Amino acid sequence: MAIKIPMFNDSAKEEVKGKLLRELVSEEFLEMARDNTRPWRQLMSYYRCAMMEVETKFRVLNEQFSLQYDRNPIETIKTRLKSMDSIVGKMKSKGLPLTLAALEENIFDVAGIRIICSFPEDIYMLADCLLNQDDITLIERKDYIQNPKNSGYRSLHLIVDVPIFLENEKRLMKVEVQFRTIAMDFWASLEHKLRYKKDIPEQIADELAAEMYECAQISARLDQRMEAVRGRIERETREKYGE
Ligand code: 0O2
Repeated sequence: MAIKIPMFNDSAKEEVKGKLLRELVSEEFLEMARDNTRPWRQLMSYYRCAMMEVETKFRVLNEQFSLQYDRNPIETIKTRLKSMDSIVGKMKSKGLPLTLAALEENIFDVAGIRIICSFPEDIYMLADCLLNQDDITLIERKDYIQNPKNSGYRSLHLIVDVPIFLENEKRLMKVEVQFRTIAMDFWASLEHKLRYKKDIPEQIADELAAEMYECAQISARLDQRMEAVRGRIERETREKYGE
């Protein structure tokens, strides 16, 4: 005799799922799950606050430059909090125990902020402005503009400690700041896609990596030439108007 499988529409399916969940998962279990995720959510919220602090510092600098010099050194600001999956992946790859203490002590790019400028010299000027602020402590500096990675990747990375002020305490949080020009960011976004595409045959991936390396050289030259043009425009203007 054939067994008949009952067909459910979507709302009936949801109802059955809800009933099963209520049977299987007690209130106590849900409370325990909530309590255990609270420290994680709290730490992530501290990182979000730290990111907001640093973002505000750059917005203030941009505002000041636009008033004082009539130009905006920052084109775009992007912020991102590392996902739980990628935090866990990074901790595992570093052989760290999966604890919040190990996370805070060893993973410095949970809170990330990317500052996109038009010109390389603005990158160094903004990095100095940030580091000169008395509540910012430099933890690590990697200058991939002066020393590009083998892939061709260029960017200036800073890890800084920034204080966040909570109800009853001050907490120092780490934030990674990546400074790029528009050209560096354009290159890195495309190369990132290539890096995470695992289904491209090896030989083609190698060819594309070589092509991207060449593009990185072209983009570095473009940055230099555009900066030189801006320099000339500014000199000409100063000479003409004595500014
Ligand atoms: P996501 O999603 O961007 O956060 P560390 O963090 O110091 O333990 P590492 O690799 O030495 O590890 O740090 P590094 O070199 O300072 O680079 C970290 C980040 O820089 C990467 O983050 C990328 O955002 C970027 N980056 C570094 N090298 C390259 C590169 O060759 N190509 C591109 N497109 N980006 C690069 P994540 O964690 O990879 O990812």
